Amino acid sequence: MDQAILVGLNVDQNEQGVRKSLDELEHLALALGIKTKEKVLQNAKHITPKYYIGSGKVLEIKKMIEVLDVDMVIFDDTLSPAQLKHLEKDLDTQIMDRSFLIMSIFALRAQTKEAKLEVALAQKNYMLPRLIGLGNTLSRQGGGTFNAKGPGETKLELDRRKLLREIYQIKQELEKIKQEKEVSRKKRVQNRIPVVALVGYTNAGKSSLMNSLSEVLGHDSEKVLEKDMLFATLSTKAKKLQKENMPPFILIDTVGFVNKLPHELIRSFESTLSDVIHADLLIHVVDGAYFDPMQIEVTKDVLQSIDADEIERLLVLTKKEIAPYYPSIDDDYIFVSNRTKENIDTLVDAIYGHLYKESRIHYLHIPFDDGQIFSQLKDNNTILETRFESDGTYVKTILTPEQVKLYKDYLFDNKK
Ligand SMILES: Nc1nc2c(ncn2[C@@H]2O[C@H](COP(=O)(O)OP(=O)(O)OP(=O)(O)O)[C@@H](O)[C@H]2O)c(=O)[nH]1
Ligand SMILES: [Mg+2]
Repeated sequence: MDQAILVGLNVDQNEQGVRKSLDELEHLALALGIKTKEKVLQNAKHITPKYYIGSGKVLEIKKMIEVLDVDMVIFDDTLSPAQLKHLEKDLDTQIMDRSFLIMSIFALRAQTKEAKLEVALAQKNYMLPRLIGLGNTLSRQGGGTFNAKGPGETKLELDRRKLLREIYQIKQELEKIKQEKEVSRKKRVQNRIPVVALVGYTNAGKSSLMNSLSEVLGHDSEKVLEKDMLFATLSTKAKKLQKENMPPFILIDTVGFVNKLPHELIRSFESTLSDVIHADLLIHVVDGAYFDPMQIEVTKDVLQSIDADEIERLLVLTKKEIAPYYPSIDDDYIFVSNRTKENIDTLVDAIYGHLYKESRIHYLHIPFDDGQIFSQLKDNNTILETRFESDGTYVKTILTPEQVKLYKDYLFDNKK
C-alpha cells in the first residue's frame, strides 16, 4: 500500500472546514489504496504562488517524508502547473492534488464506454496545461529562440501534440454518443413520459433510493449498485416506474458530487449530466445520518454550473432509521429510510404531486383508425373510463398540459 502525507491550507479562517476536507481527502486516497500517514494543516494569510504553502512548511514536509518514509504528498486543492513543478522538484517525491486524485478514482470506477471516455477527457485536459507549463520553462532555458529546442522539449512538444490529438478524438466519440442519447431523449419527450433525476453528494443514498422506489412501486427489475464507497455510480441508469393506476415516469440515477469537484470533470461529464439538465424534476438526495450542510451547498453549486438550478427540486434526506436527530434546514424535506422503507410512499406521492400538479381530467374521442393513440394513452396515462361506440373510442383520462397539446385533435367536450 502506498503511503502519503496530506496537506491542507487554511486561508479563510475556517480551520474546522479544512480539517473536515482533509478527512474526506483521506477517504478519497483510500479509494485508490493510498494510506494516510500524516495530515498537515497550515494556517496562512494567502496562497504562495511558488509552492501553494509557505516555503518553511515545504522544508518541514521534506523532513517528514524522510522520517515517515512515505511515497507521496497529496494537496487538498488544485495545484497550479508551477506549484506542481516546484513541489515535485524540491520535495523530490510524487505530488498529487485533490483534482488528480478524484479523476483517478473516476478512472478506476468507470465501466461504460461513455464514462471511460469522459474521464479520459478530463484527465487529458488536466494534463495539458501542466505539460505546457513545463514546455515554457524549457524553452526559456534554451535561450527563448525557436531553434534552440533541446531534445527534452521536442519530446514534450510531441507529447503535447499527441495529447491534443487524443483530446480531439475523444471529443468526437463523445459527440456521437451524445447525439444517440439525444435521439432517445427526443423519443421520450414525444411520448411525454416525465423524467425524474436523483442528484446529490456521493454516498448520500441515491442508488439505494432508486432501489427503494422500484421495490415500493412493485417494479421487479435488476437492482442498481448501492455501496458504501465514494463514487459508486459513474454512469446513468434509467428505469420506467409507475404507481398502480397512475401514469409512469422515468427515474434516473446518476453520478454523485463531491466538494472541489475538478471543473475538468464537470465539463467532461456533459453527456452523463445531460440527463439531469433535461429532467422535469430533481430529487436532491442528502445523507440525513451524517448530515453536513456543506454537501447541500456543493450540490446546489454543481447544479448551477450545469444550468440545472431552475429545475423543480424535491429535498430528500436518507438513513432516517440511524439518524441521531432531525437536521434543521430552511427548505422542506422528506426524511426516508432505504432500509425500513419508511416514508418512501410519501415520496412517491410527492413525486406525482409535482409531476402532475397541473394535470386535469379530459375527455378524448379516438377514431378506430388511430388505435395507436389509444394504446399510447393506456401505456402512459391513467384511464378513468373507456366507452366503445360506433365512431370510435371515448376515453376519460388525466392529461398534463403538454399532453393536452399533443392530443388536441382528439379533445372532446363532454358537456356538449
Ligand atoms: N442505514 C442506511 N443506510 C443507507 C440508506 N440509504 C443508503 N444507505 C447506505 O449508504 C451507502 C451509500 O449508498 P448509495 O445508494 O450507494 O449512495 P449513492 O448516493 O448512490 O452514492 P454514489 O453512487 O457514490 O454517488 C450504502 O452503503 C447504502 O447501503 C438508509 O436509508 N439507511
Ligand atoms: Mg450511486
